[in-house]
Amino acid sequence: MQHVAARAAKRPIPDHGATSGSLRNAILSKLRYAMRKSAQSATDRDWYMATVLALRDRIVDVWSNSRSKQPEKRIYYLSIEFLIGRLLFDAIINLDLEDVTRNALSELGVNFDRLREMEPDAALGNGGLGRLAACFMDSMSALAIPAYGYGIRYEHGLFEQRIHEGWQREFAEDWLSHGNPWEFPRADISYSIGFGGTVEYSGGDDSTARATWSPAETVLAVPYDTPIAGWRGRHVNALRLWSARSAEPLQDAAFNQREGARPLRGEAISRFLYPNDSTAEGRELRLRQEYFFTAASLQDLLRRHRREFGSLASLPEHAAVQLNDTHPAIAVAELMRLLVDENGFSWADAWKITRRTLSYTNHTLLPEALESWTVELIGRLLPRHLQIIYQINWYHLEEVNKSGRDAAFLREVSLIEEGEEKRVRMAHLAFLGCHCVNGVSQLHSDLLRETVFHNLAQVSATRIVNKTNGISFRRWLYAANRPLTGLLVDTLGQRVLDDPGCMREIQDRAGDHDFVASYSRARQINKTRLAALLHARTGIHVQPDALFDVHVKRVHEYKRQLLNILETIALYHGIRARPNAGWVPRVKIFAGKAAASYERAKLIIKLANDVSGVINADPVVGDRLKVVFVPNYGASLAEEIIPAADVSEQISTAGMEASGTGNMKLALNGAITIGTEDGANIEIREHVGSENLVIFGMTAAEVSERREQKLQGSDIAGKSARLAHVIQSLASGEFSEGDRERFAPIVRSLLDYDRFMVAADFDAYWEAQRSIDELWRRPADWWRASILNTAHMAWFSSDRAIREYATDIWQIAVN
Ligand code: 26V
Repeated sequence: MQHVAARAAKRPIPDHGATSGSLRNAILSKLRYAMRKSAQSATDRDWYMATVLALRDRIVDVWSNSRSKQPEKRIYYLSIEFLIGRLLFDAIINLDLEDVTRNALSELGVNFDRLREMEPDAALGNGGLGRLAACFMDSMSALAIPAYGYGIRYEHGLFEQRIHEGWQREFAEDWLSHGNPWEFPRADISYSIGFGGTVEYSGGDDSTARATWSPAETVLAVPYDTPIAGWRGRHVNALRLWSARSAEPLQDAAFNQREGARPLRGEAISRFLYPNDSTAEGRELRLRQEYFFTAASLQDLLRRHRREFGSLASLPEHAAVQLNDTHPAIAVAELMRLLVDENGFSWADAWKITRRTLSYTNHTLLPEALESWTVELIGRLLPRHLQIIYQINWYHLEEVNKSGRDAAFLREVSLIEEGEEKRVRMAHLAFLGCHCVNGVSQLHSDLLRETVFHNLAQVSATRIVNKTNGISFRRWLYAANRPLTGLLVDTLGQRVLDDPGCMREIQDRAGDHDFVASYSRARQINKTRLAALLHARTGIHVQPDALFDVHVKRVHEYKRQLLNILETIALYHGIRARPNAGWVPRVKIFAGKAAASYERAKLIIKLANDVSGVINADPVVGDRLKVVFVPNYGASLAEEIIPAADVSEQISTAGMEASGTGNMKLALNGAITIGTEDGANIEIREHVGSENLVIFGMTAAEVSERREQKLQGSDIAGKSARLAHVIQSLASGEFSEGDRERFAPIVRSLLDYDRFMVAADFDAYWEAQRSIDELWRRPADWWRASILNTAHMAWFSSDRAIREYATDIWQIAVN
């Protein structure tokens, strides 16, 4: 495989002209003139602000340079989430200014690492989907692809999770409370976004018919730009996040407030990030958010196109719009509206332009996660769009009908789901309105073809392709794991930073005593650090030389944290029965948030904490087993945990995890995967070799077969004494101070309809864990497997993924 950065490395590295002296002066100047603070009175936060402002000036220079060249084609990445986390260290690494910054600050008597901690996480996302968007922004800048990320500037990102008596509690997050030194408000630009109102139709045939939409309400969309500096500072793209402002004249607004009648509805749009699995509540606001940012982004990019290229007829040649999941799928109807109603295109021409410009990434197969909106709601908020959706559907069904399909087929491919309440299927809308649809791992893309889009694929020219996810190595290896990166650079040279493909060369060192010692020492440094963090955050002591078994991700039934907890209980029972049987000392580390409305997931968190409490306090167990639930998982905590992991838990029910990206981050850092045949786990196995991870359990095909048989969990518990004992101990109140009710819902779900196959996979998982123990007992083999994971993960770079999007979907050349 030809590697991206290998070529990039041949380009000259721009000299940012920064020495520690010049940066020090710049920081002092920001402190004095931008913040009116003296060096004597400055706090760590002040130093953080001043440092960002000083570095930002350097980024702005490259940014202006990047923008001065008019590109042939721009990429627009529309995503309702961008989980970018902290930016300071990423920027410093990408600009190659780490030493300069450290020195400048130490000359000022400031500790750089403390200052890094001052930066709040921009938690503008729930999990993998939002983090993928952030990694893709990093890669597009690294590859100098001219791009805009478009999303929402939420005032409050993902909630802060605290654990109270084992239960998750949610607190509003407030990342902007001290100001955001990275963003540039663009008050000179704003767009009106309409909602509700009436539509007047001009009549005529499809080449002349127009509609005039008179919204009842308008909201202003104001952009804030955050520069995303690419690797080696060669290129900077903007992440443009929209903030909502009320469009009411100030006088009216003041009046409304005084009356206390209603808060400014417009501004509410960008106030909160929605947890992706929120229920019916707040759905209207969610649809408003989706239309708000999609419509603002389209207006913005059409304005840019018109300015640079004139007619919108050439839009597909100069703009590629990627819809990150269906949240921006209303773009299909909005772009049609803008072309037909506001720019006089015929329906047929507008449809061609729309399809050639848009493409769509699907991120889930779960039926309950496939977005649909009631016809009533769309009709009320977006009356013109509903007409357009019906018209698209009319043409579509007419085509399908011509091909002689039966009524059942027509019902399935229709944009409208008939039922008690009619609903618009947003994934269908995205499918029809885009020239290309992609899944995010090979298995997921195959399943998309076989399931959700099986029928649509037969009647639409839309291509379904696969683009397996990737991760930014800059953040998830170079920035997060300094000890391992140091070893890689010492062994392979600086080139590894530009060409991760050369990491495969360390496979020859996997048996070399000195290399193995250095590799394991790097892990040990990270584990010691994590042990201190665990103690500080939870009060639990763990031994850094125990096996660190890590399960970090959103808490969801299909991700099966429960399966891991049940195995933990079985292990506990085993240790208590035979304390001196030579157990491998383990630390089970859990972290993750559950959606505030997802009661079952919150009960699973409570169970993890209760099991932790019982096991950690049991003197018979001692250091053989410790269980830690770390509160408030997010990007920054992930950066601490992942480099210290020995084992990576990727145990979703097969067929349910579209890809996973945590699996990639952990394997890259040398953790051994214990996982199911699901999502990207399958491709990780192909790359790192089946002897270097542990795959267990039912396949996706077996899961769907078993589901059809409608087998009960109790059938299995009847056959597995170990599982029966675990379930019995949960039911008896062993982990709930004798309270038999607390975990009764979990017990019932295990014994009755075991939708997530937790009981069905339990024995296989237990055995898989024991083979992990076996490997751990043979350190030479363990380290070999770990090193081979790092050695063979280069393909999972988001640079590779973005290159594939560029050539196969966006049709642009990348240097
Ligand atoms: C949404 C919902 C909403 C209703 C309740 C259940 C449920 C379950 C999952 C979701 C997730 C929707 C989209 C999403 O976040 N997908 C994630 O995208 C990642 C990046 O492609 C991928 O690695 C994860 O496997 C996939 O779950």
